Amino acid sequence: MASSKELIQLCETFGAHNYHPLPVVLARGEGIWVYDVEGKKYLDFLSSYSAVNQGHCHPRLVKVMREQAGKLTLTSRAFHNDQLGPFLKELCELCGYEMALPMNSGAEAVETAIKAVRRHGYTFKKIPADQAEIIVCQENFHGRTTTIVGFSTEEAYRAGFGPFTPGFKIIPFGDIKALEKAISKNTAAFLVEPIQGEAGVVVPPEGYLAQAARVCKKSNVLLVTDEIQVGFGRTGRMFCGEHENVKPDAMILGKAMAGGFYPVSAVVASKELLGVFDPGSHGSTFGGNPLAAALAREAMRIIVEERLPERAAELGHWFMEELRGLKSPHVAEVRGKGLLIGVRLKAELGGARPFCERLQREGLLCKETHRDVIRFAPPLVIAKADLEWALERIAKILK
Ligand code: IF1
Repeated sequence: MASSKELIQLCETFGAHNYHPLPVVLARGEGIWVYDVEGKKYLDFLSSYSAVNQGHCHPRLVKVMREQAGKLTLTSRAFHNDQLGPFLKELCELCGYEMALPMNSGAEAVETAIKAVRRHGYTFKKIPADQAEIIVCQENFHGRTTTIVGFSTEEAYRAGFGPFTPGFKIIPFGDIKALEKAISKNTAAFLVEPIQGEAGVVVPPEGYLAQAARVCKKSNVLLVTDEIQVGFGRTGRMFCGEHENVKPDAMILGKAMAGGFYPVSAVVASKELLGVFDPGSHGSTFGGNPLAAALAREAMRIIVEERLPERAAELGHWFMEELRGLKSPHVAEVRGKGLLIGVRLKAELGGARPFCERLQREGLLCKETHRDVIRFAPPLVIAKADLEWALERIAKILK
């Protein structure tokens, strides 16, 4: 078998250079553990950006994938399939919404939500044609399509990719006054992450989402939350908005919805909002396919039955306190919710990347975000003893 070095070289030679991964080549995963091609074992402390909350290769998902793969994988939406209806019903029941629209990647679901709120604004609010505005936040991350990077404030995501889609207003995250000021008669929606993941695990001031919901309601503006990274238990609740008892007009879901086995995303909302789509107005070859639907059904059951949100709440709270208790001279701030934790290093250290490389040598896989932040996001099936194991290694690096 080829070595890590040879396999990395193949990517360097034949792959576009749109990533700078840690130099580790993984070949196997089981629960919280992953193994590289040389057989070295690592604790996965990233969970593929929260897509494997259920842990790697969960046996129940392996079983469903095998069984469904042998039955039926793709029908397109030209025909019905026997998994889609039950999937949509179970998803709506879990989220507390009336309707769902299935897609594949998170970015596609964000695009779906953008289309839905625009059409809703033209239909119900009588916004003049092509004048709908959507308010978004500075340092947002919602995906990589040209429309989505068009309203990003991160130069690296945008440079050289214009011209961009108009119709987006950008305000500071966590600032209610700015939201109130930005709303006009043409505002269709406010699109926001309950916690900004890519921005470095930025938790807004307490009460922000609840206040935003009130402002939106008062002004007849739809509140759309991007729960792609924070949803399905990651922050200690099934959905992050629940921390403030907020029920947005629509939620955008992805990542952990199918436990890392398959890209499955969706928008969930009211009949009024998703009812704006009629045949021909939106779709996807793979969205809602029977393999995706069967996997998502089982992946969602696992989250509920294994009490993953409750585990994230308990363990996350404890772990964050332990991290703060290290009193590391290198750490400026420890922040987050549940098992989505950002450790911001002091700026003069010159970035978190070398710390992640050191953690890799200790057997812990993490990824830096926003230069100075190390993100800790282990699979939610992790046990306290394994977090203690991780903590020892983190302490060693941060001391
Ligand atoms: C990459 C980040 C995380 C997301 C939110 C939508 C999407 C994402 C809140 C789009 C995706 C991924 C994308 C992936 C890395 C990862 C990421 F660092 F880029 F920002 F998690 F923090 N909304 N996030 O977090 O979903 O289309 O990718 O399925 O782009 O390298 P997608």
